Amino acid sequence: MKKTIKIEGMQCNHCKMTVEKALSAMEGVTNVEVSLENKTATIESTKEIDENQIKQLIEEAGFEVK
Ligand SMILES: [Cu+2]
Repeated sequence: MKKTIKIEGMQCNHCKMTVEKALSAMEGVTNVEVSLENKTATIESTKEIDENQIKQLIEEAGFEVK
């Protein structure tokens, strides 16, 4: 499954890596691609990922899901 979300607040590669790391740690996630330019994260997974869980992880990392 593939899901793209909008993330506000990422400014550099470090932010990008923080988000990628947080999302990659979720169960079932096989690949995460974050784009600083587009302010998006594309999550590939073997099962449906709960949007609230994504939101919580992003917020814990210090960013905001739009
Ligand atoms: Cu940064």
